[in-house]
Amino acid sequence: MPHSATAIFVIQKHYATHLHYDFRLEMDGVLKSWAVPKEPPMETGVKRLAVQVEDHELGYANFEGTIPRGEYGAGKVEIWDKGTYMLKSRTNEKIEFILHGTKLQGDYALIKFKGDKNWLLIKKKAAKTLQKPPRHLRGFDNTKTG
Ligand SMILES: [Mn+2]
Repeated sequence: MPHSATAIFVIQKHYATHLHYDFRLEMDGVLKSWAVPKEPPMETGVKRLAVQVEDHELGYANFEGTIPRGEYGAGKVEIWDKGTYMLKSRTNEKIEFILHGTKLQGDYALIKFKGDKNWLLIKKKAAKTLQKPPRHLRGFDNTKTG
């Protein structure tokens, strides 16, 4: 697979014993996956626990349906959001990315906070752009108007 700055993400709402959202990022040729017990954040500043779970195959990104009773993760799975993302930075403790989904859009980060599996999924404030006034409003010359 050619390396690309843009990869897919998917969030599958999973009506298992405990409802959760499986947040998956295409990374290293697989879907890196986190189980998020509450609805992923759409508002800036909201943090959600995200427990890393086993990688899934890329093809699983399209899965919707019902995992039969008796099987691991039994219950309905539906795609809650899907789109592409741009990776901004990645270390063992922090992954920063921009989501381009239907529900989730903008700057997000996953930050490890405890042990190997516990991360926080955070919607970050959009990077501030330096706002300059338009040229015709800059350098106003008082001497001309008195
Ligand atoms: Mn699940």
